[in-house]
Amino acid sequence: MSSTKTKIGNYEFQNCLMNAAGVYCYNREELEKIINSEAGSFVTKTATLNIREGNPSPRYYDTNLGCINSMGLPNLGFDYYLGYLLELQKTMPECTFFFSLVGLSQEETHILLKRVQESEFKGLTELNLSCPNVPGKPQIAYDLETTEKLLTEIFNYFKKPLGIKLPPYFDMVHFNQAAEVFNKFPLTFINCVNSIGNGLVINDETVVIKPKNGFGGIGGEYIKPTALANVHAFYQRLKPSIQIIGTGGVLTGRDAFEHILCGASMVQIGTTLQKEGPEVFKRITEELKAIMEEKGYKTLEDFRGKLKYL
Ligand code: RRO
Repeated sequence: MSSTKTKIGNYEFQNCLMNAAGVYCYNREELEKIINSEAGSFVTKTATLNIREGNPSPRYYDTNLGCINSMGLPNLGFDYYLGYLLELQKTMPECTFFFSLVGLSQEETHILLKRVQESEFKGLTELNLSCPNVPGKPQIAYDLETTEKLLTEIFNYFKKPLGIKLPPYFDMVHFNQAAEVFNKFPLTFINCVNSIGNGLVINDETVVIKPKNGFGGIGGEYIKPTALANVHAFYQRLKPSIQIIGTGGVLTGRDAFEHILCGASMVQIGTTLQKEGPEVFKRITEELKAIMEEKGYKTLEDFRGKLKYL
């Protein structure tokens, strides 16, 4: 029987599939549905210091090939998610979860990460450097100078395992430059990719979401080739101690298999989870295991990163 167990840093997960930040993770009721599914872990909605309502609705729209969103970072605030994570640490000590966060300024990000550092939290922290939807705030990781300065300051005090959620890059030079920056730091993981920022979906003659006159992050089937390219480009360039979480365009077990082939150690599901609900983890796990068994692969290590070239 094939296994989809995996590890990130020193933490083991019974399944490599989990939700992507933003989907089924706004409150504890949603997160409990992920816990009670076949998923191997969960990540919380990216938290800011204070509660945020986010952008005006409609702010999410499904299309045949994926979705567009401009949620604008609605969340229940840092303390809500940390409180729930600390509670789970007591009731489910065998499980590890991911805490996604980012400040609305660099100062706020430092406040949040210092609080995580001082807390009892023992899980993995994911710093979101790629939200495309807060009006006036750029996607941080497209500015590598700012990113390097921010990470330099963070690792002066942050000693717990930390990963970063990245936007997709589209140029080989940018892969080189970004990897050179990330390799300077003791990151536990990077997560590729967030939605492709600032796409536009039109219905008849009108945009489909209200914020930013219809511009929003694109997810789903549209973005798989971009996601795979980012996972593999960083797999080729990063030091082996920085693991990769693959996110983007996972509709089937075959898609998850391709992410792992490109180098992913864990695979996150966003749009398909939003469309299908938490039962998606059982289906995609079974599909992934069926592919592994057909190929004679017993563990993810048997094929992780082993993409073949012509
Ligand atoms: O809340 C959002 O609008 C949002 C975030 Br923080 C993100 O990182 N990615 C995304 O597609 N939407």
